[in-house]
Amino acid sequence: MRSLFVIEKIDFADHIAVPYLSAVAKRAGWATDLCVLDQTDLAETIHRCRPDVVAYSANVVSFAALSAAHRKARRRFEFTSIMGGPHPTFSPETFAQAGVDAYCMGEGERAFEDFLKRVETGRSFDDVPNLITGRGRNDVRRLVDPLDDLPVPDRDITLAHTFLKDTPKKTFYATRGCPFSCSYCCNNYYKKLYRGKGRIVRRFSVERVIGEIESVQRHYRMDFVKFGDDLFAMKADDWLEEFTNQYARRIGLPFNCYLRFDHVDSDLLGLLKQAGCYSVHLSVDSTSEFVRETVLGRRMKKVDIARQLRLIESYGIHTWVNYMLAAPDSTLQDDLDSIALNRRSKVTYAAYSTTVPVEGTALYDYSVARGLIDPQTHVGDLSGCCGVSTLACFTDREKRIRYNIFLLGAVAARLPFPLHWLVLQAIKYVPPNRLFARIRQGYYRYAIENKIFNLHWRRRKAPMHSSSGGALKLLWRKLWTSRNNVTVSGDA
Ligand code: B12
Ligand code: SF4
Repeated sequence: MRSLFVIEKIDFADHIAVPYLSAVAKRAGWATDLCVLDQTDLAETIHRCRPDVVAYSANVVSFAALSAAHRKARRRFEFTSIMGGPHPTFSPETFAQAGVDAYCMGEGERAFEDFLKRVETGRSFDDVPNLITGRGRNDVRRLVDPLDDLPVPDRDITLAHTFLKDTPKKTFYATRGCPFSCSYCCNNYYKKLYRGKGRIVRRFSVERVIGEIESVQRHYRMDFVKFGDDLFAMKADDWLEEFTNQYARRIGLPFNCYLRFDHVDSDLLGLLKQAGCYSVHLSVDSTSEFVRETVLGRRMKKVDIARQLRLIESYGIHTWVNYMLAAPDSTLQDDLDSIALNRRSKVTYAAYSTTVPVEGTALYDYSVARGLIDPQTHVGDLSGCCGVSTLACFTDREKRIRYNIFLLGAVAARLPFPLHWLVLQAIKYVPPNRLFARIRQGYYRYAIENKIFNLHWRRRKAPMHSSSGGALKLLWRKLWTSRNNVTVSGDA
């Protein structure tokens, strides 16, 4: 039996759900293939692979393209179809629109395994937990715990035949879930969906994570590691101590991860730095305490953000700091103040996005209740995060200036006087234009490649931990990379 996975595109981060599901399918004796829609025609791939099951992984952005391709392919071929991912999870009411035989909500590995078994044996899958079918919606099953019960993800399915094979950065996950409930984030919905169904926050064992990284390192180019977890670590506990020791000894590559300001201290930073932490992602969201704490639900009141930023900087760790512009109840000055905060605290890269309340989140309900969005016309498509605010509470001038902060805020904070002052004037008085957009793109690329992910590290530096094993590793990798004639792509 054969399962074909379909995603819209391969992004700069590996689409990790597919390797997990592929591993599950292989364990059940199925063969697996991948079709990336923006590179290959689905009908052509189906014609070539003759899959029994076509399995789509969709988020809010890729949903339309995936369901359109599915409907087209379905007119020509016979197969059983299933769609899972964030979109079916957060918007289960869109099942009929997708046109598939089954929709999977939440964690998919066990549901997919059951589904494949039913297809293989010709039995109905209408009652499989997590699935929605034409016969109705089943409850979600308990969360996988311990995580090590999951098979090791089949990274080859997304790495071997795509441009990711040669990219210097590879992404890994050490955990699942986040204990917090910011009002705009999927996690508050997730907690409701999984209430009473097990621990939300779970970690893989240290051996499992390190083993997975080593296995990718053996087969693919890898100069930099990104941990894509919602929240990589909250304190310097036993797990982190063991992990950082093992990582430094066995992997020895610079890495990046996500932290929270209210869970950063010297013990944590010391361990991370010792293991090779190069940069961290953190979120301020809004400089207004009220907006941050109450509207956006990022509760970390007692923390002095500027002080924490200086502490991180003192460890030589670069910072990527997220802001949500034009959040409900925020003032223009709140957003302008972010530039001063970045400058004062020497933020390496300030990542701005425009607030888009997404259906299913507390922020969406808050925005509807205050008349900031009209549920009939509001498109909660998060690609709007890179656009002008659509919230009703701001004037056109305020929206324009905020969009300029999105375009120029990061660069403004890094410039010396008088250039800094000049860019601030441009933000306030010049309408957004293509030059600003180009400046943003150029600076973003520079910062991400050099300051946040250090994608040119391999070319410049000797390994951090030079033991004879490390030197041999490096020599081997050099031979390997020259044989494969790899180039540094525009990977971010
Ligand atoms: C890493 C990440 C990214 C990475 C990689 C995305 C990728 N291709 O995988 C990058 C940075 C590229 C990215 C980009 C974006 N992301 Co993103 N991202 C995440 C993040 C933090 C983790 C995703 C992840 O890998 N989780 C681990 C895996 C194992 O979980 P999973 O993907 O959910 O898969 C499980 C189930 O969903 C299910 N499943 C998944 N697919 C399938 C398929 C089948 C057949 C079955 C049965 C089950 C199944 O089983 C899987 C295993 O349990 C999530 C937040 C989160 N905590 O989930 C946001 C999240 C997925 N992203 C989101 C968004 C909105 C975006 C962007 C639109 C942001 C933007 N403004 O540009 C873009 C879209 C890019 C694009 N073109 O598609 C939203 C999606 C909301 C929605 N309703 O769809 C999330 C949920 C964050 C949020 N807002 O709360 N993202
Ligand atoms: S800390 Fe991050 S991942 Fe956790 S709820 Fe808030 S936004 Fe979501």
